[in-house]
Amino acid sequence: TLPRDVARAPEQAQAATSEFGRELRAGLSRRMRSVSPKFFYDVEGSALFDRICDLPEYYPTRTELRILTDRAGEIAAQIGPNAEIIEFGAGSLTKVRLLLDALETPRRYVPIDISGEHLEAAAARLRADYPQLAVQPVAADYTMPLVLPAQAEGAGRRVGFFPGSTLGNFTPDEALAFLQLSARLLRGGGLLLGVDLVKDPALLHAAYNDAQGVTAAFNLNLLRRANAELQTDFDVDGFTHAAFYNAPLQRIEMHLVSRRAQTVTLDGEAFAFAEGETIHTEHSHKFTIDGLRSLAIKAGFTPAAVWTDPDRLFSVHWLQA
Ligand code: AVJ
Repeated sequence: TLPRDVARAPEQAQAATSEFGRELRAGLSRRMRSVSPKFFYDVEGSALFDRICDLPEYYPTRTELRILTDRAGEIAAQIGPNAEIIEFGAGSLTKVRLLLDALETPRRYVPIDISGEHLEAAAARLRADYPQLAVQPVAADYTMPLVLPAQAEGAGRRVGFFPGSTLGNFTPDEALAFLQLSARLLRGGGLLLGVDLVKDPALLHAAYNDAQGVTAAFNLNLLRRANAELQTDFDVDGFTHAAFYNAPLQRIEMHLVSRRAQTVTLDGEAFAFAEGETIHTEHSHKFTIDGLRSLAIKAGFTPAAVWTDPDRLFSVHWLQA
């Protein structure tokens, strides 16, 4: 409950804040304290993530863009004409342009993202550049069953687009559940899925522990957001960024580590941290090509093509539904 004097945030921002508050309280109450990485992306967090994408150590974004650019023709050939593109977690709508430019008369683009307002602004820019394309944003949680506008007659395949290895944020069970949902939603079409590949742990470590400390700022920003939106009293300098590769589980784990014994209050409830105790903030799972293929088959897809960069850092899969 916001103190009386705080200016009423718009409905949506308030709902997001209260969801953030509920999930943070629940997350801090668990023994292994954790909070979902979806809360990284406030305005500051999104700006920090954009900077991460340009870091020399963070290869995934530029590598995926290169694959989408170099193999656009082959990807378009798999998808076919008059396609409808459904993008899960559509950020700034830049990657999809590579796809739209390669496809033969794409008919419709349905970006799905939890935050509606920035989606609408990006969609308006896209409409201006692609006048033949029906752009219909949907503000929703794409991990839940989706109801989409019925396909227009003469429409081609329904194609899911899930780039960026965001699938890696899910646990294996969550990833399977999401892929099973997608296979049903995209029946008759397919899913174009970008995933980061298992590789030299030193490369993975560097990608989440950049020399400039941008990833550390991105991770710590979560505490700044909690202080700003939930009136918590995190001493941000009292926590440090930690990211390490858990090789058996094939994932980068990101945590915020308490430097010392300290107490944080949220809504009047105190949460004591021992020195070294952490808040788990993100899993970033890495995949092998065969591992992803068997997960896709288990979810009801038929893997039809895969493209990688020359150094096999990243992979883009075409999975027929
Ligand atoms: C946007 C979830 C794919 O897991 O690599 C980047 C987020 N976290 N640096 C990732 C992230 C730390 C990124 N994803």
